[in-house]
Amino acid sequence: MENKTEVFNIASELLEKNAKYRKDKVAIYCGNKRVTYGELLENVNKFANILAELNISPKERVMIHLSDTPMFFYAFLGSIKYGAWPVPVNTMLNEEDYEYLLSDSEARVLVTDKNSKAAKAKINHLCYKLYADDFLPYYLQKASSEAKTYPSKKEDIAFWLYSSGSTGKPKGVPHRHIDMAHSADNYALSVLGLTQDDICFSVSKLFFAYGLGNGLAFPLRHGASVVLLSQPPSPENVIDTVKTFKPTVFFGVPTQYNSVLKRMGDSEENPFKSVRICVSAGEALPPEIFKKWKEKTGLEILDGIGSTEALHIFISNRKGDIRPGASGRVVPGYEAKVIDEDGNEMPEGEAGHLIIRGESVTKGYWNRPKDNQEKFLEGGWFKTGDMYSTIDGYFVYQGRGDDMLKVGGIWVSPVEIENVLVQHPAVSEAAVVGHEVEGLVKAFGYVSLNEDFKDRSEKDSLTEEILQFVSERLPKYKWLRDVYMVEELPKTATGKIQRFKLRK
Ligand code: 3UK
Repeated sequence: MENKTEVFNIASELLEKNAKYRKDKVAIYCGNKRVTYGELLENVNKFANILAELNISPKERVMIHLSDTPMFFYAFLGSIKYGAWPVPVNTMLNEEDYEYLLSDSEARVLVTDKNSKAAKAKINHLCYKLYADDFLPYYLQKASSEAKTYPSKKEDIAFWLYSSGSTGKPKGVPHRHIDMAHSADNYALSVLGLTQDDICFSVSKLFFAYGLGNGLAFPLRHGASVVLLSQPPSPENVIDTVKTFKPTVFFGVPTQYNSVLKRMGDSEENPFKSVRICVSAGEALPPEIFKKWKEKTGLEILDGIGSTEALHIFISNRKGDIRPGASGRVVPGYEAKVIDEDGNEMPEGEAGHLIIRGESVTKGYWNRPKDNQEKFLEGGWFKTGDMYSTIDGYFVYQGRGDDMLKVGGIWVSPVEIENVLVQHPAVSEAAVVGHEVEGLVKAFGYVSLNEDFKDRSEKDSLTEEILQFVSERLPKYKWLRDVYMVEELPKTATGKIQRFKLRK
């Protein structure tokens, strides 16, 4: 029998054995910095001691708004070791978004850089700000490098992530200590065959569940090393990082593979010679990108579907078992089914709702009884919101069951952009949908105009003006590719805009 009362703290699990058996091995490569496993443990302890000095209690939230740097590791693992709940957040958001996230999580500590948008957010409760580019390194230096482990259990919450929805605000997704071990022991072993000889490089950042597994949980769980790119992941930066650090496992989203392919162009050189395995997730990998990547680098990309709620990938292609255009087969440690509206399993080849089950799936959103009722079904099944069909045990993606868009692997809510569009004086009504460009989904706007603007002759300049209007108000990944003016938007009898009609 498994002992559920045994102490299990994932930070200690990821650190202590490594510090004992491979103290001087480099755990983290970041620019010209190297952090050994011994130093990693010391710095994690130091961060835990800073929380103690601030009188933070276990279970209180520590928001982490940092680029991919060793400090992210210290703050994330230091919080968990202390029993507090770290909450990594997207670094590309606006001030108001951070105000919401800080208040929804009631974070008691915010770790960020002193001039960041998160640092500027107004907070109405007591929250200490620790600046990674200012006094935090000095505090760390002074803190003791020994710390006790908070005696958590496997099933206790260890950290949160945030996930966006089609309407409404991002939802807190609590994960338990065991969740992180589960994805590292199943996906990273059975699909990637990760060993201590590997060097992982994730273009997807640590604040995403995908990047957090790729860049933190997996390498540490298996005594491997990780390469961090703290700058934005431009194709130049990515190629340089691969050339310099020679990773063996490479993780990205389809858009990143596409932009690296374009950057490599016709050159003969293959910078990916060190890589033994490539992974794609976040959105479906177009077969065309799979093919071009293989031609260019000789490597096959393993597409897999994961989610913030499941923590990592639960259906995946494998080496020697790849179906371009499909997400692959269920990963050990998970179950998946395709069902109809009434919960009956669909026959092969017919599309239905994908539901999944497995140890790393969250038990429910923080403080969202209504969403929980809709998405968490009886028997521990989670409704992903995706439409899938199956063939011979392979799962084939058929699109989302809602209007949400995945652009560059990141959630984009049509409603949020529409709300900005209708603030423009010329716009009467607006709808945002995804159209494929080179097999990848991009956001496009459709607007109907107010009477005074209908006969405006220079429509081109109005298009530009509206696109500009959106880009001034939203982070770059939510910008529109183009905006089209229509006489009227398609609507249901009850007046609801039918985005699916515009998709065609
Ligand atoms: C979509 C895919 C088709 C799908 C994620 C790997 O993407 C991750 O988490 P998110 O919470 O989004 C989850 C949703 O994204 N999706 C992801 N991968 C694929 N659709 N093919 C794919 N290969 O709609 C899913 O429900 O941002 C990915 C690991 C951890 C993750 N959190």
